[in-house]
Amino acid sequence: MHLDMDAFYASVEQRDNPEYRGKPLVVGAIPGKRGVVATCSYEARKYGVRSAMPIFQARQKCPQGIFIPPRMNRYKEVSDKIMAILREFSPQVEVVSIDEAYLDISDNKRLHGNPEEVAVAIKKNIRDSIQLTCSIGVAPSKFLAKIASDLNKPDGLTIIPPEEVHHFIDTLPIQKVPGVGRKTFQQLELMGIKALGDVKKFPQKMLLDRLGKFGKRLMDLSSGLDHSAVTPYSSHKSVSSERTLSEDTRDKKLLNKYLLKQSEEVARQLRKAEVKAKTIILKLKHADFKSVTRSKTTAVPTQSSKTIYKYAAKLLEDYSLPQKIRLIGVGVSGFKPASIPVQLELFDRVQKRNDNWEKVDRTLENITKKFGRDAIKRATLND
Ligand code: TTP
Ligand code: CA
Repeated sequence: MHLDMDAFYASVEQRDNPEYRGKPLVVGAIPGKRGVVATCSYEARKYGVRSAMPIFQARQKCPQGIFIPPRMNRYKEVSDKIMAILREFSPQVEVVSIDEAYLDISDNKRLHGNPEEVAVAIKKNIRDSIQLTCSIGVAPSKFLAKIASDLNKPDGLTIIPPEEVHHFIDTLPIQKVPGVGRKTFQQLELMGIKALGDVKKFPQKMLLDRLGKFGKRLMDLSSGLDHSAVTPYSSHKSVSSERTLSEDTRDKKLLNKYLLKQSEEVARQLRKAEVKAKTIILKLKHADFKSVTRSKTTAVPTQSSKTIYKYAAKLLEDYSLPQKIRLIGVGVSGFKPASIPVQLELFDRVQKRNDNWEKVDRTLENITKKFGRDAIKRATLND
């Protein structure tokens, strides 16, 4: 499923300010400065106003429009609420931008019904609790779901069932395919390609010669091939916590203290995103501002602060510290959904130890949530 909010910034403004409702509203004007349109209400789109258009041009097209500057914090706040609602429907939510996400709903039939019922329920939930409309596309692959969500905007719901995929592809105007910009479109048009299905008529070599890698992608898409999975957290390829020290230092004991705190913070973020990480990264900035990173891949994907800390501390131990350090940080990358089991027989012992520490983390977090930050602390750094 792909979900995209309708005229997002403008809709939030119309919701918050009843006087803007039903009117051509343009978000993006920065008082006294030149700028471009971030977005505009559907009422303004009737006049030809579009995202990325210079404001002066938007004013020419729509003199009666209301022009306001964006309030990013507000949109982010609303966005977070929307994404939280989506996570109630599926743990597999990939946030692509502030107003757009993919959901893997293949596993939640039991809980929320068939795909259409899930989509309807999500739309209702967002409308009831946030008073905004969205458009949803449901299809057997991400790229088709994305196209589908755009087909009946605003407040749209488009479902492409598996048996209709081939017909849909055969008739899909090629410019609707993500990645086909104006230039590529012109090139494809010259070749006589109007619909995505037309791509199948061309030999692979010709497509590769003319379009490079994208030619291969188009070929795959034209035969319905798109195996990309919904990957939570893909908009952030890494999670990290870092800190500039009040004083430059070479004191490894002190640095380790920071690493432990940061590992806990990183683990907390991983739990929140329901992912585990494979690679632990240590980041150091020297007194002369030169940065170095050191990284190590774990035996099993982890969410445990203890495991993250152990790796980070080892990386620090192995580092020669040629200068004093002014910033230290821990990061992780290489995410896997937390629900995917790892090969147990291979890593049984490591896995078990890691699992136990993850349990400790969750328990600590629950206690902290209930009784406050000072209720419980780790006794020592080292064990
Ligand atoms: P979009 O989803 O592209 O647009 P939209 O939500 O405003 O309208 P639609 O109903 O067609 O989906 O972008 C989401 C937000 O991102 C949009 O509200 C404002 C911002 N944005 C910009 O700041 N600049 C841009 O050029 C675009 C395209 C979007
Ligand atoms: Ca949108």
